[in-house]
Amino acid sequence: MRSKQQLELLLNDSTLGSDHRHIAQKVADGSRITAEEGIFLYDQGELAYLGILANYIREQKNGDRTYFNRNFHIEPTNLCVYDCKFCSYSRLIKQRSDADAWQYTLDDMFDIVKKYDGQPVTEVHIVGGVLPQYDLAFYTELFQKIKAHRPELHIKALTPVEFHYIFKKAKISYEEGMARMKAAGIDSLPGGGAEIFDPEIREQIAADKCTGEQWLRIHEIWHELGMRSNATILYGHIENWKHRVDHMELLRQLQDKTGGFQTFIPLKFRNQDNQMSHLPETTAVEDLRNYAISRIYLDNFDHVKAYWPMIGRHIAQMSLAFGVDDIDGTIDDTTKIYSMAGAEEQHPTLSTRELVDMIRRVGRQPIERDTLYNILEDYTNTVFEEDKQWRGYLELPVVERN
Ligand code: V47
Ligand code: SF4
Repeated sequence: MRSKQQLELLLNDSTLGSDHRHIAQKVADGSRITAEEGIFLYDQGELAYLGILANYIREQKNGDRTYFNRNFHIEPTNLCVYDCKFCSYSRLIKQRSDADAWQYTLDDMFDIVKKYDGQPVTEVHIVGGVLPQYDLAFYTELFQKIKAHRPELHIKALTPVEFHYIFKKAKISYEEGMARMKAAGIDSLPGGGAEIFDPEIREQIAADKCTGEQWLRIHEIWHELGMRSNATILYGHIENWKHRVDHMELLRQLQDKTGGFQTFIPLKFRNQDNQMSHLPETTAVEDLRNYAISRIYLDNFDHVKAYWPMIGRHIAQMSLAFGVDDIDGTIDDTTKIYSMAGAEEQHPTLSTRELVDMIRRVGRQPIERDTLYNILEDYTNTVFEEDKQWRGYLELPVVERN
């Protein structure tokens, strides 16, 4: 594998400083870096150096495999009782007449699910604003209805932000609440609501909603029920390197305990139409460095995901050389929370063919997975109907690396 040779070259580079060499050796040995070393990487790790380390780990864990799934999103509402400063939803509750506001009923949401009948989607991702009417009874009925209608559709839904609010209102414990959510039909939890765990930063950007500790506890209880979940970080706003590393450290510790996390998803703060619009966004170089350090730090996570509707297709392609092995799903519905926050892809739609093409063009292996990373199809050598005439005509080779 190319990444191994690159790491060996790096280790033999006499110009490499001793701290850099020490960390590179740890990566080669498969040993864990410390929090101080994580901060050092943010401070002094150049993109190329980080890329070699992260790509080595990526290829050790996942080879060239690059995962995606076929999913669709339902965002129940863009109204919310909370007021997170980074969120383009949060102001809307004060302006209910806003023409952009929506609030789906249970039937509306069920109709969206039915729209996908007969289509080869494997997952529905449900997350949105928090409102009192979306309570325990509401979501229990929704999940039960979806399961009764289409049992094999994986429901990835809600975050500790909703759970904390719903369970408090229903006066039940996290333990009881999560057991009820499992019984109602949730199959896994998405990674949202984590933001930054540090209490001071959290207070400034996401006051009132569940704390970092509560977020971690709810995932822990979920894992104890034998279930899987994802984790995110919202980076690139008012946090510093230490806050990012502390956040990953807490995730790494919980993962050591439960092993229930599947994927880490760094979410780049987007600055349009929210209360933090005055902050500049991170650069592409910073985004790639952040993916790489996440891959190096979270040695007990199998996967790192780049959410392409958020960072754009080109950075998503590049991220595959900086530790990322997953680019989420084919989405044919606008994921509004991001387009409202200024994501490059205003209407993020990619067909399976386009997604496969995107992955193959950077020399990786496109693998369709289900939510739990079971392999459904390897598209490495697939020729799509639409491409047949061109392949024969141009004798296009399948891209090979090296
Ligand atoms: O928690 C909100 C983020 C998250 C902005 O688990 C913003 O597979 C950037 O967690 N700029 C929700 N980010 C989405 C999420 C997610 C997405 C895709 C896949 C998965 C998964 C999970 O969106 C929120 C918040 O951190 N967010 N506003 C913004 N302006
Ligand atoms: Fe509400 Fe979530 Fe937006 Fe915060 S990030 S205001 S909890 S929708």
